[in-house]
Amino acid sequence: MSKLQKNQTVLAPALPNIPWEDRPAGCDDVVWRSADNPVIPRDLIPCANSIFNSAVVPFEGSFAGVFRVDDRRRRMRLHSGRSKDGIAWRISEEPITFRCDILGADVFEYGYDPRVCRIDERYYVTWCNGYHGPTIGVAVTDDFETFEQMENAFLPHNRNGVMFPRKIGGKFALLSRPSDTGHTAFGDIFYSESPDLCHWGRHRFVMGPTVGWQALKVGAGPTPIETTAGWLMIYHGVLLSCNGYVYSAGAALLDIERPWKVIGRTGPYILSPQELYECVGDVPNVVFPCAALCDAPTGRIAIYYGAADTVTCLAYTQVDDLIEFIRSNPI
Ligand code: BMA
Repeated sequence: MSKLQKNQTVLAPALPNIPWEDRPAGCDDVVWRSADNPVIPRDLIPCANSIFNSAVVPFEGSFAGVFRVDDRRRRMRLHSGRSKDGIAWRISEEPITFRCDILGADVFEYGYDPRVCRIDERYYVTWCNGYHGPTIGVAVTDDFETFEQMENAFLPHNRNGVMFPRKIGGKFALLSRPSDTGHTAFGDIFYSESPDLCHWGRHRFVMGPTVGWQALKVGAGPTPIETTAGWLMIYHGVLLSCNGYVYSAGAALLDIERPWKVIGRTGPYILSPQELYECVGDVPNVVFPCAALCDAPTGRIAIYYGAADTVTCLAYTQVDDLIEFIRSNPI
């Protein structure tokens, strides 16, 4: 964090090479889509039925990521990938084979909805891990080639495990969303901490569903971004319509030292399924953000989201505009 500059909202290093497109003329939305969406098509690699709900991070001057690839047998797998510009991706044709020396934890039934978080020079992957039902898998990598699986963070059933990018109060910190075995019809976000990435506790309620687009359940999305206004958390919210679930995205600010305290949260969504590639696919009407890259000096944010459980897309926002939107559009 030595490269931080004064007078910037985001407390993170500069990332001038993240994907970016200016807000289109005539667009008043706080979040706008890439003109190149979907940036990752469903069939980028031969085995893929779909590539979506995936996470990317800056890595060695370019970008790396962990991708949800549902294959043509419809097995849910995780694949690693690299990109020079964060837009054109080279995704490994073989799924990640996790190494694990922990007796009893060396189980990989299935994996989906990965997040990647850099903490102290290492890259932690959290995902929905099949272990007698869905729970939160945790792994660490230094090179996006070798991945070491650690203990599951929780008992089943839990999903949407999202780590914070630094320790808080000297502890690793994680958001999660307790669930059931299937297409969970409820869901609150909780905060937990750990001294060693093995034992998790001090669970705190962060927030639950409310009205409208986030009336049924909510779950954390990308790694939270540290700002002078609080942790910026982009999350998904679900509405149950007569035609099934509709997944949209919102944003909230959480207290820096006590992130279970919600400072503010958007009443309106910031992104909802409206484009054809978000409304039509294997699961219609889904936008599902899993990663965000931020260039602190300019405040530019590039959000990666899965669309219709089929493809991966990009959207953009500016941090000060998004914080102002949260403040001026409360529930
Ligand atoms: C959730 C997860 C996501 C998916 C969403 C919509 O429960 O399984 O992977 O994008 O449902 O189908």
